Amino acid sequence: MIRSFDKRWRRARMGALAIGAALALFFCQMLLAQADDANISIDNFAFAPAVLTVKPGATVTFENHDDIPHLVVAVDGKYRSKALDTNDKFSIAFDKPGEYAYFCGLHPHMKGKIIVAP
Ligand SMILES: [Cu+2]
Repeated sequence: MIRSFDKRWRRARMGALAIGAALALFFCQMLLAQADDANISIDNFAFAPAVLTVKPGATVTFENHDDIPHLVVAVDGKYRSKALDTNDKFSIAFDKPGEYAYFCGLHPHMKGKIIVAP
């Protein structure tokens, strides 16, 4: 009787430990994802946020929510997306700290900046 209770108690404790470990892993991954990656939404002929700060190694994903195409073009010429239709995405990774200005190749008044800082 006592023995089987012991066994059940041990099993319950192992289960709780496993759930705890899984939760810890999940939250660590969430934190890592937050530190590394960011999104820029294109809405109503504007990049939002217009100025975005990320850490080195971050991947920035643009997503066009307008129903006309936009293009993401780096001022320094380092990257240029294809024409992004509605809900199309474009991602770039930023490894080196610095300020990276960009604009829309179809509507040059649409401007934004990505700041990469440790
Ligand atoms: Cu545009």
